[in-house]
Amino acid sequence: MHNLAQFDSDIAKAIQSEINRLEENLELIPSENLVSQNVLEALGSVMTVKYAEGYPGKRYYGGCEFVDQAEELARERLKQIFKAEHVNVQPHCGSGANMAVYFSVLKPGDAILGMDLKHGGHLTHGSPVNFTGQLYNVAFYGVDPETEKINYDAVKILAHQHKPKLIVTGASAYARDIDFKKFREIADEVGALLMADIAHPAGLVAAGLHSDPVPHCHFVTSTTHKTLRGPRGGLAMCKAEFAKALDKTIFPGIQGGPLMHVIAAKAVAFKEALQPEFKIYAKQIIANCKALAKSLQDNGFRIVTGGTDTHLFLVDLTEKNITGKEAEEALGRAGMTVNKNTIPRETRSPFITSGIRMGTPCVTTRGMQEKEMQQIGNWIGDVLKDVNDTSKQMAIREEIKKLCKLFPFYIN
Ligand code: DSN
Repeated sequence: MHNLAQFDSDIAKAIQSEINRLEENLELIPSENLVSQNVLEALGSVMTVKYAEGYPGKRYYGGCEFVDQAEELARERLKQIFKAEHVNVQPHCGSGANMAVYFSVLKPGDAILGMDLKHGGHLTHGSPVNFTGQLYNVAFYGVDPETEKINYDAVKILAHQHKPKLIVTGASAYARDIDFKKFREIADEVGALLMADIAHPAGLVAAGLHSDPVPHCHFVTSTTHKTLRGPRGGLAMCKAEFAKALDKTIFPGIQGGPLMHVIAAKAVAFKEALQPEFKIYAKQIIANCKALAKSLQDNGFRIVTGGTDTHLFLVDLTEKNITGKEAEEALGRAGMTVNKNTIPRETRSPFITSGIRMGTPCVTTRGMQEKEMQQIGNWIGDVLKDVNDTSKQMAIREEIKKLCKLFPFYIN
């Protein structure tokens, strides 16, 4: 940092400002997390230098003996966490991991069944604006209009009608556990393969606190930076019979040289996830999430599905007569970072929305607990009473700075 500050003060300043932003604000976006200094050290290491196209022991470049060690460790640890038959730690991101699965088993025009983005799915689960929507013949399942939870009977009917070659489970904005066993039964009935995208709850799955897709799914993909608390990146796992096809699709199919510094940092994060403390952390994420949702309910907000089993939930702002965009901006001014999000039965565009999505991985990493969640819920209630009251937002921002000082992370 010292040399960087001298050589490129602009970038050094931007990095320092980002550290300050993380320290002084409550980061409530559920897809983000704070990584350890150990993960950062591996990420900022010389392993970024190396070209290592191929896989450990079978590379297209010389000098790969040490990056091989890093990738082998990442693979072994990932296998140990999820008890997977085969893993690949090279995907640069979650979307790339999903693409790798699709390209391994589908041809353009094949039918897939995924969760609707508007109901909590992901762009890569078939959205028309994504390659999946353009390449494949997509049908969507959503949540039940009454319960706002996945209706497995409805999924089954759709699967029989559409006859997908691949069913995609997993979500980006769904607060409830997912019954992967039921999904597999449906997939088997229609002769489909099953993929679970666990980018969001991966850390909870690793800790045994969320249903485990690995025994039931042919493929499981994830990012590494959400509840799993690693560097930004992706991973893919599969049954042994698909190992060769998956590896070949990732390299040379869709990627070139793997990012070895990121793979080294993934290995560090996987080691962290194997420690007994990680289970305690994951348990607290869920306890905090339930406490935050309860505090918001006590403040008169409607939580989609009535609560949460995971690290996130959606708040329906319809009855409050404010949009997700207005709420996101007002909370941002008050020192709380959330994201606007569509809700089931959404009537507004994804740029405006009727809801916000929030979650507790970051605040839990900082050491906050239920007491703090109750207070945060009260602050959110105060801010959203009048999104134009900027003096109240400034006052709460000061309170939040005081709270954050009690839970430092990168600045001690
Ligand atoms: N963009 C991620 C999220 O925020 O959930 C999903 O990829």
